[in-house]
Amino acid sequence: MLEQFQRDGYILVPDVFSDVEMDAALDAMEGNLYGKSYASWLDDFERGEHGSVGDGFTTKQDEVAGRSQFPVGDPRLDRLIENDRYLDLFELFLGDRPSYCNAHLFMRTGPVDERYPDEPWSGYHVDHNTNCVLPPSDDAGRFSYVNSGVYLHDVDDDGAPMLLVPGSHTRAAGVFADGWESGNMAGVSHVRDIRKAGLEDPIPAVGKRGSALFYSSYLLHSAQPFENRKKQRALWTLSMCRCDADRWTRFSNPFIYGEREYMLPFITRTTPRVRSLFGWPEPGHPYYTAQTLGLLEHAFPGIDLSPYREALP
Ligand SMILES: O=C(O)CCC(=O)C(=O)O
Ligand SMILES: [Fe+2]
Repeated sequence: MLEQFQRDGYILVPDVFSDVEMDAALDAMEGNLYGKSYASWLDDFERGEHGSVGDGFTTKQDEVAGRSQFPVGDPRLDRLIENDRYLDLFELFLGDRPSYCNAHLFMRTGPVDERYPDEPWSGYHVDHNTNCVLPPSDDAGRFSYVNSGVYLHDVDDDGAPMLLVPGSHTRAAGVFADGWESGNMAGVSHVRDIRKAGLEDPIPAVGKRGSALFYSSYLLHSAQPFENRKKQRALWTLSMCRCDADRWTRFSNPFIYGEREYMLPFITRTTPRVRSLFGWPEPGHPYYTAQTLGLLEHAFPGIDLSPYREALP
């Protein structure tokens, strides 16, 4: 499994959770997001009652009936983190003791879902920026973290499985560097046109109830529309990083979304010494290479990287 994870940047492991656990978790998740079962939400929807529904992905708490961010207060969901095999798999793929980054409910509701790109080639991105503001490095094993989605029900081809680009986790830094040069970036995490990146074709992450998908935070992937719009897709997600990277890789750090509009300009202008107070690796750290420094210039326009450049080996 480790070989497969390191080669492809993802792996879908079946039977990490039991059917009984998943059915209970799905009931709880529907309650938190719809305030009722999905079957009953769908009945209402088909009768023309279009209540707003959150995807749980953001922290916009007003869109959901219960809570979407971990811990949600319901043991049928919160207890999923206590599965030893699941935690062992994180540890295996991370190559270090895992450290918590973030976890939340992630729902896509077919009839109202809009969480997919306009063009099939346009939505490819890495999720790394959710927990870490440092751009991808060639050394995915050391500096990326691991995202996971637990499948609370079967996800078939018509149920909007995620599209994963095999092997892209070790190529993301290079694809981004080329992308900045050639105008193929759409923001710090998104490739404008994946066809120009010279990567393998994407694979839909179809899987059975009780499976856990693990994927590198450097893996390029995208969403697709539901072929069957009556379906929902309910994942319980958890992200964890290596213990030895958790000073600069966590959602709960100063780079948490609500603070970013203040932190990012501050981090851009301040000194390396002060950046390190907030977890940034210091000049001379192996994260810094000619390539990551090039990417940092795009991620933090105007930043003075000379102290990091001078400390390159
Ligand atoms: O919903 C999906 O299939 C992928 C979503 C995604 O990649 C994201 O929201 O970051
Ligand atoms: Fe994503």
